[in-house]
Amino acid sequence: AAMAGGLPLGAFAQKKVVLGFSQIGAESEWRTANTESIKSAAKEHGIELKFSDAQQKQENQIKAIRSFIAQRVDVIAFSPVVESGWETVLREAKAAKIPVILTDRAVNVKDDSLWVSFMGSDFLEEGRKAGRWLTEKMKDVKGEVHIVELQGTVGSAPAIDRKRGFEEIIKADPKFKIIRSQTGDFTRAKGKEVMEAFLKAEGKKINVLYAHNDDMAIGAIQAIEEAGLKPAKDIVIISIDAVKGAFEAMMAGKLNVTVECSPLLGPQLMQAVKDLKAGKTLPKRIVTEEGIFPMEVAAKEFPKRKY
Ligand code: GYE
Repeated sequence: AAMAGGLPLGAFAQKKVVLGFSQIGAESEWRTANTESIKSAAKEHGIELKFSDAQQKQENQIKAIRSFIAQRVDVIAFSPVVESGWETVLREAKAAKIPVILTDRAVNVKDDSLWVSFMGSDFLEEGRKAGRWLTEKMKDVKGEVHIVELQGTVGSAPAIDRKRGFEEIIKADPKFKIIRSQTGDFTRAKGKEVMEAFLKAEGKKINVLYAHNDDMAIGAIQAIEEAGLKPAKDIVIISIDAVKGAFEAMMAGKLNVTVECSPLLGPQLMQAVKDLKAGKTLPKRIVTEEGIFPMEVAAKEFPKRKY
């Protein structure tokens, strides 16, 4: 083979593409599956991944992005924990001519030339799906329907949009009333804790729990059982993500429905990185396709679930 300085020429020609990825944390089953998808897809595509876990703190994500800029990675991708506060660091990336891809969550910046593409779910639509399922399920109920809501991380795109989409649908019928709404930060522990407080304050008045993710719903199910009530019977429970834990809860008859939100973004992210390196322009928005799974289909769907 052709050699240069004792190394095969290919060693020079095939310099690996370097991707810096700033992950939010490991707050949920969804996030764990998302991290796994990104790491394994990078390996498969031969992309060198610099992975950084921000432990759910924006300041850590900003630090990670700055360090990727200093290391002159080829592409930066990140899943922004909250929507606001990204202008400065994104301008720094742009000045360094490093393209930025948003995965999973969106940012709220005026200048949208600060990022090249956003790939992930339509959270507004997920909220609407949850709302449509509920209004259909309870269409014959005559009295008021008292809903408690467990919100995701304050200021995050999925918390904002899942709330808005759900409200947009249920407001069509004034019998649906959200009587309590608080953040559980997308974790089981917080979901349980906040549900305990809801139950203490409202007790048997609660008819429905809408949780912005499965982990919070699973935490809340524990709280409901400990309060001597039957989850999915005394309180109808709706959540989002469709992780395996949710299917297990549905098969045990403790969760009524989960709206799908796919964390398997790794392969399309790596494809996008390669496309960028090949000089292609990426679509500004790449939307993930997803469905909804009521408990009646849980046992049949479970073996097909990949996360
Ligand atoms: O629903 C939740 C996770 O951003 C879509 O973050 C993601 C959300 C997901 O912690 O479980």
